[in-house]
Amino acid sequence: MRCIHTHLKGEPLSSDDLTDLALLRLDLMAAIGVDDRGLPGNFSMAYLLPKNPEGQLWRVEQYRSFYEVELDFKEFISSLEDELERDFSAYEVDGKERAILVSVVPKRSSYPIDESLEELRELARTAGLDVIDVVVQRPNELNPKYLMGSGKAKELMMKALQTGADIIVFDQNLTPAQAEALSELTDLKVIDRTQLILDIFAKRAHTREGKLKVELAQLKYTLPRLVGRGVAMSRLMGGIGGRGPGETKLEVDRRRIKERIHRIEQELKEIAKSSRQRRVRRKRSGIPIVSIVGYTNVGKSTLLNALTNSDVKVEDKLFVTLDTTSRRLRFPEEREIIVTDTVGFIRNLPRDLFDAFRTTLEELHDADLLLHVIDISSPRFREQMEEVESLLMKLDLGGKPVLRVFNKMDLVDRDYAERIAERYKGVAVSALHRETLLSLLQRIHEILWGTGALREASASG
Ligand SMILES: Nc1nc2c(ncn2[C@@H]2O[C@H](COP(=O)(O)OP(=O)(O)OP(=O)(O)O)[C@@H](O)[C@H]2O)c(=O)[nH]1
Ligand SMILES: [Mg+2]
Repeated sequence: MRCIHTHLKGEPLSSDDLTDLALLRLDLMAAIGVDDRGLPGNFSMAYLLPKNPEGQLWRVEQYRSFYEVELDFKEFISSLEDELERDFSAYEVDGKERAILVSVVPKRSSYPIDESLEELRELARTAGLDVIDVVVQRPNELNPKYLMGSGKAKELMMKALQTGADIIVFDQNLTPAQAEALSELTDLKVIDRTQLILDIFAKRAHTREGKLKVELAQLKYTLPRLVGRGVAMSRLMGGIGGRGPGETKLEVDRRRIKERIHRIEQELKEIAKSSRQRRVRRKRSGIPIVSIVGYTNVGKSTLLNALTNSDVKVEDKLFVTLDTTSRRLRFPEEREIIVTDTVGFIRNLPRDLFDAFRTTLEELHDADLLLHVIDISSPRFREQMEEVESLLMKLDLGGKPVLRVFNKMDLVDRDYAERIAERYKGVAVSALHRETLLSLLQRIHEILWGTGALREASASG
C-alpha cells in the first residue's frame, strides 16, 4: 500500500508524511512536485527500513525530476517486505508479548518515577510480558489528550513499531478518552497500570468467588470505556494474551454489562453471606485468629507455610495469593491459633479491585492479631510498610493489635535487621529458615495469652 500525492510547490516530504508512512505501515510515501507548466516536477519518496544499528526508521530519496526515477517498484517493495518480515519473526521470544513501559510525569511533580517504574516492571514480568524498553516523559504540563504531547505520542508509537513491541503499558492511569485517543494512533495494544493489575488478577483467580470479583472489577473498568465506537473496543479490552472479559462479552452493549454486574453482585452477596456464617462459627470456636497481611511478594504465604507446615503456593511474582487460606498452628499446652493468609497490597491498588476485594479484607476484622509482614530486603520497604498501614486504616483496622514481621532477614545484614525490627517494635525473621521463627512465636504467644514463656514452640500443622 503506497501513498502518492502531489506537492504543488515541490516541497520535500513533510514530517507528517513521514509519520503517516510509519504509523500506517505504508510501503511507500511519495510526493510528486509540479513544475511551472503544471507538469510533474521533482519527486521524493520514503520507505521503511528494516531494523538497523543507527535506529533509522525510514529512508528518504529525492530526485530532481520525476522522469529520472527508474525503479522496479514491485520488485523493490517485495524484497523490502521480505526483509521486514524476517526482522519481525526474529523478535518472537518464547511467545511472550514485548512491552514498552511509559511514564509521563510533569516536570515539577515529585512523583517517585523510578520506584514506580520498577514496580511496573515487576507487574509486567508477573503478567508474562517481556519489557524491551522504558520511556520517561517529563512535559511541563500534562496534555489532556494523550498525557504527553501529540508529537511525543507519535514518536513513541514509531519507536514501538521499530522495536517490534506488541503492547505499550502506561504507569499512569489513563482516562477512557486518553486510552481511546492513544489506541487510535496505533494498532498496538495500549494499557495502563490498572489494566495490567486486573490482568494479573484475572490470571490468578482460581475460586468461583475470586473469579467473580475480578470479573466485576474488569466490567466496572470497561463500562466507561465503551463509548460509542466498537472498533477500538476489542483491542482496548483484549488484555494481555487476549484475556479479559473476552470478545463476545465485549460486543454486548452497556446494558448487558450492567445486568451482568448486577448478577455478579447478587451472587457475591450470597457467597459473602455463607462465608460470614462460616466466620461466625469459627469465631465462636474461640480459637484466636492471626491474619497475615502485607505488601505483595513479601513472603506472606511462605510464612504461613513455615508456621503451619503447609504448602500454599509460593512464587517470586506479584499477587500469587488472591484467596484467603486458613491453617491451624498448635502451641504447647493445647493452645492453638488459626493463621490466615491474604491477598497482598500494592500502591495505588485500582479502585475497582479494592472494592471487589474489600469483602476478602473484611475478614481481617475477625482477627485477634495482624502479622504485618515486611520485606526488609526491599529498598522500598518503608514506603510499602506505610502503604499497608494506611490501607489498614482505610479498612477501619487501625485499632487491631499489629505485630510487624521483618521477613527475608537472610538477605540483609543481621545487625541491620535487628536494629530495624527493634526500632519498629517488631521481629526479624526469615520464613525460609524455620529456626528464625522462635522469637515470632514467642511474641504471638505473649500477645494472645500474656507473658507465659514459650519454651518449646511446636509448629505442627
Ligand atoms: N530470601 C528469602 N526469600 C523469601 C523469604 N520468604 C519468602 N521468600 C521468597 O519471596 C517470594 C514471595 O513469597 P510468597 O510467600 O509467595 O509471597 P506473598 O507475600 O505470599 O506474595 P503474594 O501472595 O504474591 O502477595 C518467593 O520467591 C519466596 O521464596 C525469606 O525469608 N528469604
Ligand atoms: Mg501469597
